[in-house]
Amino acid sequence: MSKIALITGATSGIGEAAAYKLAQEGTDLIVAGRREARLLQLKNKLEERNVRVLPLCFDVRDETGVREALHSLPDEWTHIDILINNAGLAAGLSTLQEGDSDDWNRMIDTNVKGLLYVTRAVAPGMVARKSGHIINIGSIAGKEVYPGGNVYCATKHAVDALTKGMRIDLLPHGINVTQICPGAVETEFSIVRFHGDRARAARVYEGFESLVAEDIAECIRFVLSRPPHVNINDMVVMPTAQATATLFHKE
Ligand code: NDP
Ligand code: 8X3
Repeated sequence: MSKIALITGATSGIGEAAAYKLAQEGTDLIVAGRREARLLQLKNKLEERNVRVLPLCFDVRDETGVREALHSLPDEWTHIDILINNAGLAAGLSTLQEGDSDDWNRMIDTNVKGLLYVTRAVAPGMVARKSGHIINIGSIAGKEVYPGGNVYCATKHAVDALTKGMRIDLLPHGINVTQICPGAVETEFSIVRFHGDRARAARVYEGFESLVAEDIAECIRFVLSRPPHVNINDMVVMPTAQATATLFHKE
């Protein structure tokens, strides 16, 4: 029987690339995000690869909405084997003293509370079946702190801590928990961070070869392809031209 993966943030970037990658592996997919039209488009494209696809439209910040969506899955979709907690964002890049509390709330509610709500809804099924794999998409921002990164970095440090906490709590139940921490990946991430300013977003990736979403999708495939007794705890993946969160070799 095919495995079932739930990918949050599948409408764009890393989540979308992961959906294509797992479809290649024959994994059935629950693809989640807020942009319904993109989910439906993705469903059509993925089904051409002969996997079953269930689009699920919800905002990870809405605790009730998350619970309702994930507790009312059709019977044939309830056995989620793989959860990829990928939905997330940065909003703004300013000093704390000049920060915008709307940006802070968006990041904390999405990156930390959203990840918790989704995991809380999915993990009990894995515990009952004594199997499953949770992959959290952290960041180099969860390992380091950089100027203007304050709250985004705090949320990704929280993902780092929650990954460790999940691994401890799920240990007796045979569930794998992995964190993947990318450096710069060119997706819609910086467009969102700079509130739609595409020119500013494009400048982030100028002068060096950034990662692309497919690179992280390939890491996800690798992590999932290990034998059952092997767990990759933590994977930090950077462009060759990036040494730390802020140090780039630009031509
Ligand atoms: P994108 O902006 O391309 O994708 C973000 C995804 O998250 C979208 O599918 C979006 O879907 C979803 N999302 C955002 N907010 C919500 C919400 N409230 N509810 C449900 N879904 C939501 O960025 P990336 O692919 O780059 O980002 C994916 C993850 O990777 C994030 O957690 C990010 O922090 C992390 N990351 C990114 C790096 C980068 O350089 N790009 C580096 C390190 C980590 P929709 O808008 O349809 O809801
Ligand atoms: C995204 C990478 O360095 O902009 O998490 O924080 S960074």
